[in-house]
Amino acid sequence: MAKSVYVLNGPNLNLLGTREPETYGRATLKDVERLCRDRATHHKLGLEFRQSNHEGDLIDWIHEAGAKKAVGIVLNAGGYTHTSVSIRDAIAAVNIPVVEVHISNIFARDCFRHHSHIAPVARASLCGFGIEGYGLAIDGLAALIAPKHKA
Ligand code: CA2
Repeated sequence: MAKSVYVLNGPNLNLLGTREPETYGRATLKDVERLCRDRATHHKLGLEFRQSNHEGDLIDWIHEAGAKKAVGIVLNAGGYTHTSVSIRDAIAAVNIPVVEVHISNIFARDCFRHHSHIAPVARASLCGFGIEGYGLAIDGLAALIAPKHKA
């Protein structure tokens, strides 16, 4: 069976494409899922794509991805990025790489968005590329398991 990437989306991301297009663009979460599926298929990886408005669901899915030894997790934790010590603890507890993704450039926005509890325990963080950031994160995870180039 193909190894899988988990793409986890936090609160309010189900509303993508319906409001605040100047910040988040016009693509819907279904469009994000399609983009992720294309990238994962390109790398011959399976995809688990999920969204929840509940912190505990995100934590359970991080544990699940760890237990199933997924290739990694692409995580847009939404507002929990800036508040959740528990999501940070879940990431630190699993032994797989997590790439933090934000559609917007969180550092060009409100001060309270400048701090991420997730960044210090993430393998990498991407923000400001719009929904393309999800595809770039999957490319990055695929590169981690690809055979290394010889010098
Ligand atoms: O830029 C991102 O991807 C964020 O993670 C999005 C979160 C925000 O709290 C973070 O600071 C940055 C908010 C997600 C809300 O998504 C909506 C999308 C469309 C309409 C309303 C909300």
